[in-house]
Amino acid sequence: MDSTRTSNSKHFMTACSSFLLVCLLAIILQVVFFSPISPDPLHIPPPSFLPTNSLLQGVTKLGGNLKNPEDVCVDKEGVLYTATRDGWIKRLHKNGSWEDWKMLGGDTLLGITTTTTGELIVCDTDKGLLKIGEDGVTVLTSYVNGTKIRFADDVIEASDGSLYFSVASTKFGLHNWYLDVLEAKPHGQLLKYDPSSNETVILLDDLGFANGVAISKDQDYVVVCETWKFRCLKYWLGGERKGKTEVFVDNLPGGPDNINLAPDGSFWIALLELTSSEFKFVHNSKVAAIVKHLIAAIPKLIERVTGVRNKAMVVNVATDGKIMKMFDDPNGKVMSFVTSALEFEDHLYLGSLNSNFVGKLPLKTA
Ligand SMILES: [Ca+2]
Ligand SMILES: [Ca+2]
Repeated sequence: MDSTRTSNSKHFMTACSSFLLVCLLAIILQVVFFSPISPDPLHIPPPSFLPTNSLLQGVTKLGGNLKNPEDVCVDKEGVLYTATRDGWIKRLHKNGSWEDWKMLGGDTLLGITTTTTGELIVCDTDKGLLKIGEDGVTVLTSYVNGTKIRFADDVIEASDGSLYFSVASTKFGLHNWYLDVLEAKPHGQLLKYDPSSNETVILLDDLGFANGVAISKDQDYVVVCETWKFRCLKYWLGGERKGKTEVFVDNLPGGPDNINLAPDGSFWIALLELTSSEFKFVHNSKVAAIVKHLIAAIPKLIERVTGVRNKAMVVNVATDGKIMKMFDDPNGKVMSFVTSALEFEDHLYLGSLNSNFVGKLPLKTA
């Protein structure tokens, strides 16, 4: 009698386990089949040798009601501009007063730069490349080769008036940018807009999340950052290497976001903590592809895939690709998700996608 009962209960347990296994397999198949990503392995650079210094915790906070000021730039008069996530272009005058300058609307503004003729150029991930002057807003370009430009990320003007700008991803949009990191397939581009012909052309394709762009002091190359490749490239504009590409700096201790030329010809690069420590296995484990599909299916998990809100780091890189200085906030106590660093009059101005202010750090004492 007892042995029959035990045998029945074993059968019941086996049936339950099989049922649960079938359900689990069905869920995994469903998740993989309908997944928005088709993931590749992501190479993560070796741990950084740079000692932490917490210097970004010493910033002065400018503003206080700026919604995620991603990028900053300064015009010839020393007025500082930033584009905020609530659709404003705000500016800080030399006397310390902030002005809500232009309302562009939406939540899709990213990289900005000033022009020699006094306008502001703004990347709008929805509309393309915008020119903003006192008189109003002009859309410069929205298409390349007949395809809508969906994720313009950063822009710089060359001395001949050409605009070089990045498209982070041709597959994913601003609000699910981390899917591009999870997928780790290159969908980024470097584009050029020529104002005299009104033409936009693709210079580089297949970049790993093309982000910050800057031009060298001598105007002989453009640097474009590839965020999840942890590196930046040089694209030569002149000389015998014209049109060629080479690595400018790689194995960066974070994903490079915006980059700015410093007065001495070096570059300041803001680095993102792309893989939080607990989620490094997402990219490294043997079942990485399935884990990535699962994460892509559950938006709450996606937030935890990256550690961008846990840390801030900026580096100063010489023209030979050597890291000369590093400033960080290792636990994001004062600033995290720092996306840009701009040197102006012996100070660094820092934009962030997790702040309501622009950080200001004196360089002489740092
Ligand atoms: Ca910029
Ligand atoms: Ca950016």
